[in-house]
Amino acid sequence: MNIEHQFVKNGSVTEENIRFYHDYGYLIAPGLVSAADIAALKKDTAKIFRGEYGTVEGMLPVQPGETDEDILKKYVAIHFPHKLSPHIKNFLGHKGIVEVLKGVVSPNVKCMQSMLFVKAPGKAGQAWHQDEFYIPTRDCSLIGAWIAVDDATIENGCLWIIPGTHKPAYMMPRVDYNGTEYADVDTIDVSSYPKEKIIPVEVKSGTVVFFNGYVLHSSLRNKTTNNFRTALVNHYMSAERMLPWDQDGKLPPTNDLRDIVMVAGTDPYAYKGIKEANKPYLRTEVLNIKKD
Ligand SMILES: O=C(O)CCC(=O)C(=O)O
Repeated sequence: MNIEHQFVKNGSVTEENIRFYHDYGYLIAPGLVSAADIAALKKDTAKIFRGEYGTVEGMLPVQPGETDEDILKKYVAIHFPHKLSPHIKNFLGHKGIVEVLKGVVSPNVKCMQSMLFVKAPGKAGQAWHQDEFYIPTRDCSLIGAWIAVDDATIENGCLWIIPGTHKPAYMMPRVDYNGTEYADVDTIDVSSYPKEKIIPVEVKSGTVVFFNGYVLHSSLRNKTTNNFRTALVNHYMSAERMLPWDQDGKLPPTNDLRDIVMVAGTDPYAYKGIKEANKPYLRTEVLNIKKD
């Protein structure tokens, strides 16, 4: 049987929504973010890439007369934009998003990273992967809240997902990738899944797509000539678990990275304090992250 998307209606997460999330590993909340908030995020995106919050290595100087579009066309994404923009930092705790997280994750939730995808026309997509490969939480609570700032379509590189693939909860083997669709040098071979189980998640601006850290997902190249596919993705997990995340070797090994933002409930590890460790960085055109 094919899966029909299930929606969170009017921002209130139901028992049925929670069951769907646990069964299929994702959930869609249309209109969870207001048009005013989306407009503010869009403005902030331009401000970030104009370097108005401070420059980040690799950012190109703004030339006289350059429009926001001219500038944004040069970029794929920035990691940890909440370290630059107070507006995005505030947004990590968006009330509607937090309500869903409390329903599907835990009453106690922390945020560990944000990523702001511009995905300008022509930019490559992300190969099949599980977020848990990059962010080790190991308790299946890892969740991405993928906020569509622009409408996301197959043409401009929306998310694709294979519902239910989070269930075995193990890290799937990765194979080399030499094609042109994705920015990555490896991928997960999904050829054994029936085509109808691999589904696009086309959504309108203001929609939030929640997906589990073990569920297989990807996105294709933005094949339009003038449509951006802007999305803010925040990653959260249950505050009860520690976070042994060294950022692919960028940070010293740790049992519990304490560069977090609590968004709901209480933090059992509050006695450790919060330690700034991550710095914002630009996503490169080719992503070469390989590990065992
Ligand atoms: O937005 C995309 O194109 C990919 C996002 C993604 O793979 C993720 O957030 O893990």
